[in-house]
Amino acid sequence: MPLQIVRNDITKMKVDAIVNAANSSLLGGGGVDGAIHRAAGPRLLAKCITLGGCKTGDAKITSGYKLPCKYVIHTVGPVWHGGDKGEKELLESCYRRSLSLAKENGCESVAFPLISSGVYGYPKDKALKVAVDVISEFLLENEMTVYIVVFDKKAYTIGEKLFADIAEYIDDRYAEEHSDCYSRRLSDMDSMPYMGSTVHRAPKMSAPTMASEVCYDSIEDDFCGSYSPVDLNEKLKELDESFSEMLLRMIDEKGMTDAECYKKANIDRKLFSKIRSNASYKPSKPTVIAFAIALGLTLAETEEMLKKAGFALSHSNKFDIIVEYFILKGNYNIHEINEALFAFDQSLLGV
Ligand code: AR6
Repeated sequence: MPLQIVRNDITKMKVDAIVNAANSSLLGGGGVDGAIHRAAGPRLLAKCITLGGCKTGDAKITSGYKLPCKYVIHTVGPVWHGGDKGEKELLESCYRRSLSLAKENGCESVAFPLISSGVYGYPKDKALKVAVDVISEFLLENEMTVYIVVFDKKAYTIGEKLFADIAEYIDDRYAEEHSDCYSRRLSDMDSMPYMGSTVHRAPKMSAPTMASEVCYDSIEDDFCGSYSPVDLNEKLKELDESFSEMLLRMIDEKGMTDAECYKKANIDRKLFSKIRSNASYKPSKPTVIAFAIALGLTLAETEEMLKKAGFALSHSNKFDIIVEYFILKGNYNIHEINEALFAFDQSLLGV
């Protein structure tokens, strides 16, 4: 997956480069800067002293020393002064400069913390949006795996309004799904306080469900009493187009190039080539949905594509309801969907 949001300590990331949210002296500090210097050891500071500082919005690169990464890219984010002092442009520049340094140094994987969103006070939802926007734009032109590392779940939030909207949508769909036999269980369910609204705790995402439409009894009936090798060959000729064939057909129909499609789907090139070269490739459910989103499919078309791979959308599944929410809103931005899935502790699209 080219862009991933993960929860971790950035000093533990095994990537080519991690990015440090530094200050303009580059001589260390608190927050992620302090953690990186502690984990890298004193040779990092000794090197930083020779760099002559760094301007806000700019970035400089050093080795990773004792860290598991090869490089540390030090960037200086803006201090938040209310949003009308050029903070956004400076923060965008931090991500752009860091990504271009990573590219110049041949990095294939880079991990960013949410720059400026700690001591420098940039609101986390806005800081995340800047990160996602700049990184996803960069990934349209470049092959790299980029991680946004979110440290502190409590402090993390997508926009409050979006979160509340999705929470309400999930509640409504659950209520619908469970209103008969499950109503008592639902009312007994734990609820968790979340940014002022209350979200019912959903069952964890379950293993992929077989499409309920697949009815083995009727398949058997079809064959019963009439089996012969010739008939079977005839039957097999009637095989529907596979997921892979459907995907390639739809890419053509939408007038997209393969690269446009897999980039929009947040799928890496190698996985796409596997799917392209194997007509009977069995994708995971998040992969199918990622392509449905990239192709801008309607809910019915998404269901049809899922069925090709043996899956279905269900209202018993928080992941599915969130995906449905975005499709019905006509929002096909995979990164925004992933931010929301992340906020609700669900698997991300594109795996
Ligand atoms: N891994 C990942 N993210 C982390 C970690 C970690 N180990 N530690 C903190 N964060 P901050 P800034 C998150 O304050 O706002 C320093 O003193 C944290 O939750 O580190 O750019 C520098 O020297 C937050 O979301 O950086 C500067 O003076 C994000 O990293 C100043 O702070 C950034 O928080 C820079 O402030």
